[in-house]
Amino acid sequence: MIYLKNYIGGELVGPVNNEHIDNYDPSRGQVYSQIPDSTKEDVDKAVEAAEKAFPLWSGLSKSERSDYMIKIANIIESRLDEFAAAESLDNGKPVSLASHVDIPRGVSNLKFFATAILHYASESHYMEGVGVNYTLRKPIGVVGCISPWNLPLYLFTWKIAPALAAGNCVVAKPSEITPMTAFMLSEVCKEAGLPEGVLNIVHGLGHKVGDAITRNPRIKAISFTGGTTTGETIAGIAAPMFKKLSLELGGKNPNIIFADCDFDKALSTTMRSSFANQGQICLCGSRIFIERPIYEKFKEAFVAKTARAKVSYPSDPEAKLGAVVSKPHMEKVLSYIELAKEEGGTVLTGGEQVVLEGEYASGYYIRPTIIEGLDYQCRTNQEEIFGPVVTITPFDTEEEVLTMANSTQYGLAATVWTENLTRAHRVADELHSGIVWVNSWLVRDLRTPFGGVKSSGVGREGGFEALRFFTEPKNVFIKS
Ligand code: TXE
Repeated sequence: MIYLKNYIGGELVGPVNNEHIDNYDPSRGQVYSQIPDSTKEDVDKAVEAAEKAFPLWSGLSKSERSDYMIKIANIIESRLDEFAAAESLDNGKPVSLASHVDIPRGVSNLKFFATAILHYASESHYMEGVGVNYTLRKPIGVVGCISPWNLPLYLFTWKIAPALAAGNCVVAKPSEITPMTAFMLSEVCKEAGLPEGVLNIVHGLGHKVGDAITRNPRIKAISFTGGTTTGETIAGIAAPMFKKLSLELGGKNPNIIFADCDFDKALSTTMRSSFANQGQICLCGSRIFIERPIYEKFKEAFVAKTARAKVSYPSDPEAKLGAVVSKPHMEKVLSYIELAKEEGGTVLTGGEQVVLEGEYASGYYIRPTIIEGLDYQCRTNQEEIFGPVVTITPFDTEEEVLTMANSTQYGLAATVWTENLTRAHRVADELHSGIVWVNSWLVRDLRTPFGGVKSSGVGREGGFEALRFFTEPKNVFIKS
């Protein structure tokens, strides 16, 4: 049994209470490791270490901080296969996905912000004959980063990298459901000689460790990715403490396919935007709207392709879908399929748990599912399911599809398939979301603002948006 440790003050240490929590391998439905059941005491130790490290870390030059981050990125890159196997074992996703997406993106996050900080300038405002203003953008101090289980290392580093690059010290909490690569990151930080206390990783439950991070008055900013409900809880605590808040929450993203689309491209990309990572990406297009002239043709091709998608154990090179992340999450997703039937939907393919042979028989697998015939305002079409389940709905006019697309509490991402450029611009402008992909999905430029509106969150990550979040601007005026 592997026992993970916290990473506090540069050391790998057990929790003060020496209590641990089971960590499951979702592909087999079995416990395979133990993580610290840390408490406020462990968080307080981490904050202490971070505060002690802050003068040194923020006092380094940007290029010295950058060098540490590049070193960490290079070590992860040199151990890519090991990290990918660990990510897949922890999350249930296909190894191929972890090795092509999750881990390379974790490396890119570190390298991107290690270099972005070198180009991050601030402003000066000259007042003729009066004086000059200059803006200092200084690190905040100790910041908290809390991340979810769907893209563990990818989203963990997406927060930590800009925070460190900007000169902050970090108390970070990975999801208790997928802690492994965060633990491996601690080992890499030690190997890279990252000064003690600069990054502290505390494992444990959200309502204990996450809550303690949110409540600690010496943590001045919280960057969170996870469920909207949890985001509300965190905001309720942090706002009255006047902490800076970055919340990347849920999504229920529309995928709008016009009759003039490039049919084959729309079909193959829709397979990915529907079921990649078992549909456990906040950017997945789970509500598919198809213009009526091609509705039957697209439906037939999409159902056939989906029915052929192989659900298998994560190390199977042919696996298109692996296991979903946990038993409770599998049950939540299956319950939404039952709800869809109660609401009048027809399951065209999938709709049930998959039971594999042998050692994977107790794993958490769900067949990719397409449902039609639902009203756009029913719960299945309004609530985030976060699994391999999509609905398809025909539409006749642009006005009708925009009404349906914009009808949920969320506003994270949207996709639009059309060869008519004027319409692409017009529809993109009308969609209530923070991100729109036209004739594509999940094309990511790390310089761009990333985040959503309405219940999908507050603030933006990415590029200089993230560096602005993790710094405090100070304007200094000098009289001439
Ligand atoms: O999120 P949680 P989970 C959505 C998706 C999913 C739902 C729950 O719908 O079904 O969120 O997913 C910590 N104070 N997304 O379980 O519970 C928790 O320990 C402070 C969308 O991942 O919000 C974990 O580290 N922290 C999302 C992190 O918050 C708390 C991606 C996320 O956990 C806490 C994943 C508390 N009271 C899920 N309670 C996206 N936008 O990508 C929990 N945590």
